Amino acid sequence: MFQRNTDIDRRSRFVAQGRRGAGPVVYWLSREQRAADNWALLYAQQEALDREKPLLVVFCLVSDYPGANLRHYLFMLRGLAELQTTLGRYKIIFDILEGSPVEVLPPLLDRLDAHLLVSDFDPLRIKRLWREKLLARIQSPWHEVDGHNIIPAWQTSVKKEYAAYTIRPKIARLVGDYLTPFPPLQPHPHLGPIAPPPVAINRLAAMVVDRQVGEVTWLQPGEQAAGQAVGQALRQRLPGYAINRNNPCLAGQSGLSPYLHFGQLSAQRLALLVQQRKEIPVESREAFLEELIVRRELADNFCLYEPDYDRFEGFPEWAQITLNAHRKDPRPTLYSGTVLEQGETDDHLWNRCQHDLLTTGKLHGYLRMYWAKKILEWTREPEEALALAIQLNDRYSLDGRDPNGYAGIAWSIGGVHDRAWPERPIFGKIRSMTAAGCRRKFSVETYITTGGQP
Ligand code: FAD
Ligand code: FO1
Repeated sequence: MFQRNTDIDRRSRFVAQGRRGAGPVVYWLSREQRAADNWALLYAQQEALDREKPLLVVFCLVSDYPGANLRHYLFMLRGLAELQTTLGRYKIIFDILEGSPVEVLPPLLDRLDAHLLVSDFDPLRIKRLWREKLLARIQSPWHEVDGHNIIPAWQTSVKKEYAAYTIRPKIARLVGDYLTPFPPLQPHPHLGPIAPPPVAINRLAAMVVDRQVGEVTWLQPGEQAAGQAVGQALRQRLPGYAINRNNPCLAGQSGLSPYLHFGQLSAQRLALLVQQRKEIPVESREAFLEELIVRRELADNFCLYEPDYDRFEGFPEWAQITLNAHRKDPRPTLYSGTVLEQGETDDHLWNRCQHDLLTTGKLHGYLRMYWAKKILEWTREPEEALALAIQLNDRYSLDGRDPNGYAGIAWSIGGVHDRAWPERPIFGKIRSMTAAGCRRKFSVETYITTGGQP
């Protein structure tokens, strides 16, 4: 009898019951765009092996993914092309279907008489919408797997957490149990009558996507490149993480967020590697794992349990009260969206941040806070600041359109996961940040001249 691995099973949950068909297990891949260290793929394969079924992996490519443009599509599709080749070595067919999953998945599942649908967990609104609409249209049973968080988000907490200090003990209780080594993906023995698909990257030529924001060339996309970047981060960047991470002139952070965002790298794999790497001083290991696990899983918790994660109404009550009280405060300067987008304000530090975002698609983590908070100071009202910060971040940042971005911006402008600070004009009790504060942390002049180390 087939021996199931319960470490794989416990990361899944039911989305819908249904009749198991005679056809393949279909894994609808979206957030976890990798072959290695992917709990959802492992789960789909385990189901297929258990029932002796073929396994098909599909990605639904939409041309209007919110905030996305050529920069993101190229990074993603190059990664998916590599994934197609890698999965081929495991005799697993990977197809890219063009169109919304709501339109393309139901006929596929019907045509194949699918045995089971497996999907990635993702708390963002677009995914919820797809999920709701799909539910009404399919008959197959449907299971979802959280391959993004180390502990499935629904296990860590059943409610919106107030701050890092409230989620940290919940994570600490479970992390030892869930931070386990990955079982290997296996060459799939049950082959289906499905023709191999054409190469993924060709699809972009015919797609209508925003082509105004250019590709970045400093960072290679894909699982293999992610592995190399991890090696470099472990050797060169992370040993000094505790001391250097807040200095944008140094390569003091991992630089791995684009890979994590597109699921080309597993956070769990990264955490295991960092934990084992005793050459990295313990303070740096701990500081890094706090960001990678606690802050990152807190961001998913925020988007999972706060439907207004990108709106003023999603701010905590104290923050809404204080921002409302300061709504009419005179602003020293008001900048239009265009001036901000082009980085043409009178603040050279801010302009440099915006230019980094425009050209490299990555802004240093410390400066992201300054960048967002200044937008609050320079716009008419907090709703406008929030919308603009999200729009710019999603449009230009390689790692944008991510729970970390929505939580980070809500933290900066709306006090989410933060506390009240002494009251000031415009900000009220929201923590403010100044260029003088930045000067105490790093050489602002060097940063303005040379730009950041992404
Ligand atoms: P490292 O310091 O090396 O951290 C490693 C990983 O830990 C990151 O890749 C990320 O997955 C996670 N992490 C680190 N800091 C945070 C944090 N504060 N919250 C949640 N997870 C964290 N992150 C994004 O991934 N996408 C975004 O669009 C994004 N926008 C942000 C906007 C603002 C205004 C703020 C304040 C933060 C934003 N962040 C965002 C969070 C954080 O700044 C980035 O994750 C980090 O700078 C990415 O660079 P790195 O991988 O070198 O980070
Ligand atoms: N997911 C999809 O299922 N289909 C897409 O066409 C798609 C495009 C896309 C473009 C930019 C981007 O940043 C993400 C994109 N994603 C797409 C989603 C991605 O896979 C992640 O699930 C989320 O962004 C992370 O929560």
